Amino acid sequence: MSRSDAPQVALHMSYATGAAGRLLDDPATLAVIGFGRDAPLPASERALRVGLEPLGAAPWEVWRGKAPVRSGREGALAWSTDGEHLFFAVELDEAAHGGIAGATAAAYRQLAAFVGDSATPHVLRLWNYFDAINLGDGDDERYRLFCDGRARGLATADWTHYPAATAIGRRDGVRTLQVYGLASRRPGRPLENPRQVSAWRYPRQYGPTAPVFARGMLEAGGELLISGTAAVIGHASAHPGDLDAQTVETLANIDALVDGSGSAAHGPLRLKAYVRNPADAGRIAAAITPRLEDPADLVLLAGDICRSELLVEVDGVRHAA
Ligand code: 3EB
Repeated sequence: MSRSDAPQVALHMSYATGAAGRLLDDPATLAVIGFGRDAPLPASERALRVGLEPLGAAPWEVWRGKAPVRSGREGALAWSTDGEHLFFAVELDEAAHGGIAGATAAAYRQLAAFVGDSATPHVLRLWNYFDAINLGDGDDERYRLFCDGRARGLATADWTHYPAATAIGRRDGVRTLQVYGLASRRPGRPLENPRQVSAWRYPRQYGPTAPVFARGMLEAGGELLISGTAAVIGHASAHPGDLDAQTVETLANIDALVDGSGSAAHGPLRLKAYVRNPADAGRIAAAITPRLEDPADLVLLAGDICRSELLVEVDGVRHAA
């Protein structure tokens, strides 16, 4: 069962164990996300399996709002909402859209149109997962093609600012793009990191189309949504090849984001670490766990980071107090 604290705010993420069906029985559950090919998830608009293999414990990522949550599907998009927040997930076959760039453009067009027409038009947070993110040379690298598609898909969206985001490579050989996210009736406050160049201002060397995301989002109810964070200082990758130094730098980046958020909240951090080399999981966990109230607030997943020299990336939430 969930070992989480009782939700104090309208949007709440926790890690939970036990039967996913029980979590979905809760009428306040917006979404249950399971990691790994074999995650035993019932078919539901509110359930999503992401093919990133867990390295160790594999709890469910549970997003809760206020009961009652309604849900449905529109084309390739599954949604659920409590009227205040919207969870949505789009899964598109790359080949059906001419490759990763086309699939990304189509996914973003669909989600932007759906969210824009909803009562919850402010996109707070997006997660992007697809196979083989570092495959391809130079500007043909699949991450760069994804960035092209994302910018194209958003060209007609009237978003006032970019959402927080994560983009990570799966290694399951399944060429299906998965994008899931959260939107809100009320706008959040996007955050940048004083130690980092804003991603949309990255120079040309990282690709023809800059990634468009905010470093974090302070949601109106006080939840701090932390984007995928790696050892990027300015725009450069720091400590190439040095796992421990990258982990320390990543945590320093998260500290700077949290410190600069202006949030009075002092609730727990809940994190996911994406690990390029599975053998590094123990060292990464040892560095991160002392920052947490509970070691179970860290989930380790095998995943590839968008620059091949980066060995670890961390995202998550800091709860309102
Ligand atoms: C970085 O700082 C690391 O393309 O959506 C982190 C979070 C990263 C989101 C994205 C990429 C994205 O640039 C990579």
